[in-house]
Amino acid sequence: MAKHEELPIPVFSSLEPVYGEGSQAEEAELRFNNLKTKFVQVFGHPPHVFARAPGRVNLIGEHIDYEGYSVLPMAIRQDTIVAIRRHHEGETEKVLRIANVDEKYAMCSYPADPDQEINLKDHKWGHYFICGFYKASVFSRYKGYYEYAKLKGVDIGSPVGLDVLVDGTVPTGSGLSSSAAFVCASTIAVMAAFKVNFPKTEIAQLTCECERHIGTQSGGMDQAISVMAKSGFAELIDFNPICATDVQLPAGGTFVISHSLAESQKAVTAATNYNNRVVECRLAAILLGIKLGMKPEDAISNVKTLSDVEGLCISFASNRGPSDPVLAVKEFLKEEPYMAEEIEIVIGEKLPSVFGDSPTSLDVLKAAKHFKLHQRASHVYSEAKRVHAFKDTVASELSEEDKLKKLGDLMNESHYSCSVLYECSCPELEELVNTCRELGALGARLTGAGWGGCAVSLVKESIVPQFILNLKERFYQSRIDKGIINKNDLGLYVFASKPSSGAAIFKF
Ligand code: NG1
Repeated sequence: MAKHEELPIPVFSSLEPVYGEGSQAEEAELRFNNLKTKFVQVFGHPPHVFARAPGRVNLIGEHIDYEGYSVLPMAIRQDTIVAIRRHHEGETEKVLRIANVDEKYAMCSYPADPDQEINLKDHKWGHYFICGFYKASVFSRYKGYYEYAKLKGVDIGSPVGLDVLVDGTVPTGSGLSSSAAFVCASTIAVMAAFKVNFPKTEIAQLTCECERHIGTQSGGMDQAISVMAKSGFAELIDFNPICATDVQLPAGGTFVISHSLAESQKAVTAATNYNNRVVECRLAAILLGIKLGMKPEDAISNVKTLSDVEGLCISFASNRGPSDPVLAVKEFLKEEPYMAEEIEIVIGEKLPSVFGDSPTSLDVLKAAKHFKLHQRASHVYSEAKRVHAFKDTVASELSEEDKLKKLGDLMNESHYSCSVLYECSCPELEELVNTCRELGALGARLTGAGWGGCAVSLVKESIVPQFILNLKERFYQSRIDKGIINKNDLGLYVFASKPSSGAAIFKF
């Protein structure tokens, strides 16, 4: 039997397999009906097909996916739904019209040419759709032609117009991956409009590449979990090749997600935050490779991530005791920040020439004062170990009580590492994480890219309602009083979440 991640995106004719029954299903039904009505109002025709993809919360494994290491997220129930209609060949207007049920997002129009260039400097919400569209249509044309065209007579060669209406419930800038939910739902909707479908692993890979068009050098975690999630399970996601392993979380614990109310503007701050860390990790890896015996020119051309030199670090460490790559970091990378010139002397090349093929990395070099290589590499190697410790704890023979305690400890250690070594926290997140712990969370940490966004806390099932009440009182009340948020919106900012299901296509 094929592994679930090798199957195509499921196609359903009712909402129940994804949204279940009860209040969640009723809410979903309202959203879908509203989407259909709005679609007809805006475009004058009903949509052909719908696609949905969820946001996610990462339980552990932060800022290590782009370094090639496994991560452990779960999908949440908040998602993006995309309704789409493909124009007929005869329709003259070759245009993509992308509208949103939320009126704060104005309708965007683009020419229906998949080869168009995106102006990254001009951040528009519709760009996320275009990234999906661009890749999906090129990919669909190629794969669709070879694998499906003969079979089904599909011809998607010449560009056609599309009408698209989006409804998203994943809060933006929250570290819950609203962008991946949007890109995945858009890509899958475009494919469904072209009447093609592919294995989930291929779509996870493709959507990750799509999102890089926006300008962040992201890893593949968000798209992988959005596409491959299974209801009731968190997933251990491995990369190269992408693969998902179900992780059944202990029954007595619940994950509570809470927003720090600081918005993380990942695309806008990429040069100093997200992409900066990707560049620092690459520099740390190159330097480690050289210190551990590689020729500088080989290290520059072959070492892309810290996982590429992990083997060398482990061989070094195992001659000295525990085979922990952090030992090599301690030995070979100084704690003080590196200036660009110091690194250039060791590697024998100017940094702009090392990163010459990546405009977004050159932006990082321009913006950086110095590079904290010791700290970044220590975070990545230690966080990679914590992911496996988390999974092993879940599968261990420990009592449920001890398991939950150990998982909480690992989450706390992860937060410390993100905050102190990787410096991707912010004052609001620090206050929130500390408050969650004071209110009884077994563990609490920032989740997602950081620099704002959400925290995730592991809380004993029995105290969840009281925990949420107390958190509202302690963290949110003063912000309501100051008018930062509206009391009626609190449910958007703090909620408990069970692992929900992955992307799906609906044809009614
Ligand atoms: P957010 O910003 O939380 O969606 C980002 C990256 C992930 C991963 C995390 C940090 C994108 C789309 N996602 O997540 O791949 O690197 O940061 O662990 O950039």
